[in-house]
Amino acid sequence: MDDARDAEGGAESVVDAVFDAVAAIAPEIRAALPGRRVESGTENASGETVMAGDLYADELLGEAITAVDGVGSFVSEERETAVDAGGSVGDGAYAVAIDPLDGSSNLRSNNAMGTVVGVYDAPLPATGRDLVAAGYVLYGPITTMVIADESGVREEVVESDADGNDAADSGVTRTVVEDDLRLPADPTVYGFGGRVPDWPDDFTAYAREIEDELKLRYGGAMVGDVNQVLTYGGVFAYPALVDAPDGKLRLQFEANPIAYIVERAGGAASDGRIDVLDVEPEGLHDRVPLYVGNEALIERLDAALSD
Ligand code: P6P
Repeated sequence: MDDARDAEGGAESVVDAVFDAVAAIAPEIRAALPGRRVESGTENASGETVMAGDLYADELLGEAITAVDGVGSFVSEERETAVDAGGSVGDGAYAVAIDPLDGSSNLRSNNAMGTVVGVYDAPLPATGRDLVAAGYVLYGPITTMVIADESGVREEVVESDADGNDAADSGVTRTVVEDDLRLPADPTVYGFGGRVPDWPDDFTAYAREIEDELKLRYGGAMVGDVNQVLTYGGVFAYPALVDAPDGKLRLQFEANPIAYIVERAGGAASDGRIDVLDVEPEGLHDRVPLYVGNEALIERLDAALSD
C-alpha cells in the first residue's frame, strides 16, 4: 500500500484512495466473472449490449469509488449520467470516470479484460488535460494494475489476500513489479480494431506499412492490447471507420485514461488530428478515434491521415 499520502488530503491522497478501492475490488470482480458471462438484456448509453459482468463490476466499483473521501462525481460507461458523490469537483474534490469491465465481449471466449479508471480535477465531461491520474486493472493470467500520475507509471501485481500478507487489511496484496514503466524504444507489436473493409484508405495504407514491420497482437479488449504495447513497444489503434468517423472508444473513460498512461510512459496518443488529451468533449459518452504507442509510429500515423 502506498503510504506517500498527501497530508493535506490533496490529489495524491484522493488518487491513492481511489486506486486502493479499485485494487480491493479487483479480486471480487475476477471471482464473479465465471457466473456472469451472459448478456444482461440491457444496452448502455453507447447502445452496446451489457453483460452481467459489466453490471456487477459497475455496481461494486461505483459503491467503492463514490465512498472515497474527495471523490465528488462518478461517471461510468454503464451509466447514462454522472453520479453526484458530494463535494465540489475542481474545488478540492475529483471526478472519477471508469469503464468497469473493458472488453466484456471476451467473457464468453475467456480472454483478457480490464477496468479503466481516470481521475479528473474538473467536472465531466472534461479534456484529458484535466486528468491528475489514470490507470487500469488487467484481468489476464495474472491480475495486474497500471497506475500513472505526474510522477510516472508503475505496474503492480494484485493478489487476493488469502494468506494474510496484507498489513493494511484491504483483502489484497499489492506488489510493485515495475516502478518506472516505459515504452520500449524498439516497437514489436501492433493491434488495430474494426473490420479491415471499414478502414478508410489512408489508415489502410498506414496499416499495410505497419503489418510489414511489426507482429499482430489484437485481443479485442483495449486494456489487454494496450498492455501489449506498453510491454513490447508498438501501436494500438481503434481507428475512425468509414461509417463511424468517431471510431468506437469513449473519450472520458477509455481514450483519455489510456492516452494519459501511454504519454507518461514516453509514448504518444492521437485522435488522428490532435493529441487525444486536447480533444474537447461535448458529452460523457463521446466517442473518439484512438491511436497510441511509440512516438515515431504515431507521428507516421498523423502524417498518413493528414495527407
Ligand atoms: P471490436 C471492448 O468492447 C472495446 O470497447 C475495447 O476494449 C476494444 O478495443 C474494442 O471495443 C474491441 O472492438 O470491434 O474489435 O470488437
